[in-house]
Amino acid sequence: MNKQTQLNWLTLSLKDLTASQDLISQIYQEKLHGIIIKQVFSQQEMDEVCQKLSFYQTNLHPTMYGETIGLNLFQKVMSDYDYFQESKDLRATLKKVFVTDFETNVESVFSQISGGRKIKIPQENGNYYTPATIRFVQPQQGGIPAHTGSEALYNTGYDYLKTQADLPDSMSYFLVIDKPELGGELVIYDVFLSKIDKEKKELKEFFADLKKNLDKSPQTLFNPDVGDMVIFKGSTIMHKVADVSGSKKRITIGGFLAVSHDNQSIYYWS
Ligand SMILES: O=C(O)CCC(=O)C(=O)O
Repeated sequence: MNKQTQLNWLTLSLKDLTASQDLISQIYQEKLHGIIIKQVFSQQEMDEVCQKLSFYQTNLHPTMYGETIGLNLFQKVMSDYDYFQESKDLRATLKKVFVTDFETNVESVFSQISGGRKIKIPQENGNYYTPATIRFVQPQQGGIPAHTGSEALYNTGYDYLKTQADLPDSMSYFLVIDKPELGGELVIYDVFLSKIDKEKKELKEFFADLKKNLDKSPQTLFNPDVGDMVIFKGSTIMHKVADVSGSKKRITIGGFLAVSHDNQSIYYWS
């Protein structure tokens, strides 16, 4: 049996963050696999967000695990809805449901760990990408299946952003809005893509094979609290969201981060 990779994962509070640490570069280079930053939003604020979101249930997009508000870039070319219009709508919704400004808060956190790089939402032909999607994982639907971010890059929705940033080494971020009664943990498998593997991203069979025996691979579960932010190397580390039990949905908001080709900026989007 192969030796299990020692996961390098930190739990930090907001006051631990300093720009000089450049945690984003450390995750990008896989010196760190991931971090949890405690209480980026308070439980009270997220409870209010959760309550207000119940009035925004008309714009839900179905997925295999539940629904989203906002479209992700993968759906840009595959949905009947317009990605950029959905982005405008979601940004307006975020202004209404968050008491403190969502984008200002997450950008402030990112900039404290970005080694001085600027934090930007990508733009294409003057249209802003969506900074995040809101994900509702329905109970007893199997959770979010195992995946790595870089395996989706054959999708033409990513073509423009690939010219701007290093997408094969992107990172995932999400914040917990509401937790289920049981389950819904972030499951990290001891399966890391190499540079060669990432170049095989067009080969669907390669990823299908990789996923066949995942049950036998060592797993580490993370169960962040409401208001916590998770950032990890989602492009190269195989991960899933465990099935949710009970009657409550798991609600998160998040997307991806990538370093710009000129290394001066960090883009975030979903
Ligand atoms: O918990 C979430 O919102 C999704 C995490 C995930 O699977 C990802 O970011 O790729």
